[in-house]
Amino acid sequence: MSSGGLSAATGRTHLRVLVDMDGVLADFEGGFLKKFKAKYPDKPYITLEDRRGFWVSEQYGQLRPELSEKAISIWESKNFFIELDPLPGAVEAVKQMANLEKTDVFICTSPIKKYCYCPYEKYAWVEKHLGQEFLEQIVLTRDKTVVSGDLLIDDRLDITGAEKTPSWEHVLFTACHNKHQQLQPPRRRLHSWADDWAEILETKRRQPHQRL
Ligand code: DGP
Ligand code: MG
Repeated sequence: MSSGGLSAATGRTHLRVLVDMDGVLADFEGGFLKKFKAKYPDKPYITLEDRRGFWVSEQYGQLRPELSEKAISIWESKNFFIELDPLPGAVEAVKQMANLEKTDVFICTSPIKKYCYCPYEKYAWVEKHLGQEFLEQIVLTRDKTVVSGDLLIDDRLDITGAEKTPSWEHVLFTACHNKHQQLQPPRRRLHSWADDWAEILETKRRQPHQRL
């Protein structure tokens, strides 16, 4: 039936889905804003509605130069990453995805360079929300282009690195900072976990080279 199917294209029998963490599974933007307002109650802030661009510190720096390092201090603090709430539907969707036949799910996430809390807390977050068995599925990397997969679900618009032709198709997960960006066809979005993520996987399984 599927002469153009997954195994013909990759030599693999399983669809491999890489799922980003911050902004896709964990509510980085909401958690940041809550803690920024609590720590700096007298400073101006950027509502989620007004967020533009991936780099939070850049936009805060444009608002007022001294706010850039104040923003950075928030996610560099102990307990920032572990206390992030899951995004709506994320935990259920990833558990369902991992239970699909012939599907491997990996959590592919970039730690910040101040490494004293973030990598530990990312592991702890996964264990807490997804269960101990998911610890096997974590890929911590600052360069996602060198990780192979069929799909990468990620909220960052521009994902670049050492590999110029990554094996995955990047599906842009909609976030406050990217929702106004127009995507060039054939790039596609997952608007939220209420959106039809299963259909994105199935089209990829049937037509791995096709970018819909
Ligand atoms: P990922 O979701 O895997 O692409 O990871 C993105 C990381 O970058 C996440 O921990 C949040 C962090 N981040 C967001 N905005 C900024 C910023 O302005 N500066 C730095 N250094 N990190 C940021
Ligand atoms: Mg992200």
